[in-house]
Amino acid sequence: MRRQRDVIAAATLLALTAGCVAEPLDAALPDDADVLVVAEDIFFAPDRIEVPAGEVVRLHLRNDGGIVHDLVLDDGWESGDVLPGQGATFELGPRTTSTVAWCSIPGHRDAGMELEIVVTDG
Ligand SMILES: [Cu+2]
Repeated sequence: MRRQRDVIAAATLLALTAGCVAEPLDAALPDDADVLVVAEDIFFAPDRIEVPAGEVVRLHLRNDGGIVHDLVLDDGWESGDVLPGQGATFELGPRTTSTVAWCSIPGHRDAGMELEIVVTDG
């Protein structure tokens, strides 16, 4: 299983290195992350994630789109800009209440770039 993940990660890296951003969404999850969210133009996939109550979740935000995106929360948490073709892992939480995150690039939230964060019983 571990080996399979490494192969998938390597394939993804190759695809990114080749500048191939038109590939279909894949589920490759970096080793340092618990959950993958892909930013596209102009939506998040998935647009809903579940996180266990009271736990810090390592969220990997990968930008498969052609323009910059980010992710912010109303409590002031923000990812900072994630450039096209890039990704980064962020610590999210611990949370006790569900909420909605969004992309703060002007116009993106209005276009539907929201991510529902649903807190589940730990
Ligand atoms: Cu955006």
